[in-house]
Amino acid sequence: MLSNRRQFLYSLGVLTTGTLLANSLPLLAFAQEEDGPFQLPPLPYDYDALEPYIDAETMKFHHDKHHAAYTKNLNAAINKYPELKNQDAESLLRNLDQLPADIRVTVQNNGGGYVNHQMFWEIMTPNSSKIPQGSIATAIEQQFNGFENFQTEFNQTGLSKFGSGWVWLVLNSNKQLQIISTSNQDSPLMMGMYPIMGNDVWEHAYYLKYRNNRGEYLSQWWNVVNWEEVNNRFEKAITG
Ligand code: MN3
Repeated sequence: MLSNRRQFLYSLGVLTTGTLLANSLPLLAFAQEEDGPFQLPPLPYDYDALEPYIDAETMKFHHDKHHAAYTKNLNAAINKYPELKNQDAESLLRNLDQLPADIRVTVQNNGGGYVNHQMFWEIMTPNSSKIPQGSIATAIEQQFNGFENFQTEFNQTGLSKFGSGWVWLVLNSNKQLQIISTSNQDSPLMMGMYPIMGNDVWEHAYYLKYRNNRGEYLSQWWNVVNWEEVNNRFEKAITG
C-alpha cells in the first residue's frame, strides 16, 4: 500500500525526484480511472527502452490503454462485492469458481489481463542477458534438452496459437516445467499451474511493428527477456 500511495503522490507531482519521475508520468493520464483495489503498475522502464525489438508506440498503447482497461474493468467488477477487495488478483484467478456468477467471466478476462501484463512488463528488460541465468538455466537444460530446443518449442507453441492468447513456460502441478498456450487472457493460475514466463501473442503486442509476422516477433522477443526476474519467479514457484 505504501508503494501505491507513493505512486499516487508521484502522479500528482507532489513527489518529484530523478528516475521515479519518469515512471510516474504514465499514471497522470488515467489515475482517475482506477477507482478500486487494483492499481495499474507503472512500466519499470521507458516506453522506448525495448527498442528496436518492441517499439515505443506499441508499449505506450499496450500499457496505457490495454493494461489500463483490464485494471479498470477488474476494479469495476470487484467494487460490486466489497468482501472481495482484500483478495489479491492471483487468488481471484486461482479460485474463479468461488466468485459470484455475474462477475466470474469479467474477472477471468480482466483479472487475467491484469496479472498477465503485470508479469509481462517485469520479465522484460533493456539489459537482457539473452541466455538463462541461475537455476532456471539448469532446469530448462534438463527439461528441454537445451536452451535452443526450448526456444523452438516455445516459439512454435506461440505461433500455432489460433487467435489471441499467450504462450507460457509454467511450473505444472507435478512441479515440472512445461510449455503451454492459453486463449484470450486466461492465466495458468486458473489451471493450478504457475506462470514462470509468458509472451503475449495478441496482435496488439506486435502488429504495429511486425504486422502479421508473429513468428518474427516471437524470435526477436528473446532479446528483451529479463532472465534474472524469470529465475526469481522459478525459484519462488519451486519453493512456494
Ligand atoms: Mn497484451
